[in-house]
Amino acid sequence: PAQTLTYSERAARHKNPAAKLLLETIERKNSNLAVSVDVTKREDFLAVVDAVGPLVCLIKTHIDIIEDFDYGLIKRLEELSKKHDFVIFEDRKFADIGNTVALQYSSGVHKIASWSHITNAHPVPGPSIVSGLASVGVPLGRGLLLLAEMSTKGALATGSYTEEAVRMARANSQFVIGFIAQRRMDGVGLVGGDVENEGDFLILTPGVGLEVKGDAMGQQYRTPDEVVRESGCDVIIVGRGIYGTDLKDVDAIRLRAERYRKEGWDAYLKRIRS
Ligand code: 5FU
Repeated sequence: PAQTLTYSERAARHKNPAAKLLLETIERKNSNLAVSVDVTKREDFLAVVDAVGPLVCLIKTHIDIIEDFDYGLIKRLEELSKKHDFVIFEDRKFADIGNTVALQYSSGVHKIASWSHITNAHPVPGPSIVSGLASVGVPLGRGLLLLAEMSTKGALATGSYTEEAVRMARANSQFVIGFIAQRRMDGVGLVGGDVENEGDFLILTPGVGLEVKGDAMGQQYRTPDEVVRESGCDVIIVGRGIYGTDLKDVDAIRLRAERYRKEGWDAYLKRIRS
């Protein structure tokens, strides 16, 4: 199972180009940290990305919250991605019929498929959401994550819903590279199947914080050690715990990013050595 292999062993075996790139980047940079840059001004966004870029394997975006967006911002983000060697994940959470999500993924002002290595979708519409997105993403070498679980209090993505999400992924494993989830999904929903031959699904996990247990809007945080060592997840996703409240203080942002990077990496080393 993926949990006991190193990131580089998994990179060598993976067939999806976006998953391979992410696993290689994690190994090269000794970082399983993703920073979620949830800020609304273009210059703040670029400053935070530039500050944390050297320390992360991946930058997660919500591109639709940027107030002064134009396509030039994407060019700048791609330059920073090359300069600092990180993967890009637009956290779009698609949730519509196949035809609509294919248009939302390829078109509009954001043209997500043209720049985001990885995106994600809610499994709620069923397998057609995967085929709709795959029609756009596969020719570009992109990867999709399914939201098998969420970090929020009272989330409905549990039990048989989570199991169906994993079955949808197994049926489309050339494009579905893993899950947004709080734990490993190996063997989940597998009936009479072979857990040993489970595909290599990456687990990217939001709801990570060292200082507080949650926010006033239902978010719940666990530590990098709980997420990576105890629950076997692959990438920690941290937003406010790193960019904080003072976006001008890039030195403090960088220091917090380094703290999370180290905690996430140490937890991984403990996991593979246990
Ligand atoms: F799918 C999910 C989820 O279950 N929880 C999340 O928090 C996604 N997220 C995203 O991760 C959310 O939209 C934010 O962009 C980010 C968490 O930010 P925070 O500031 O670390 O709470």
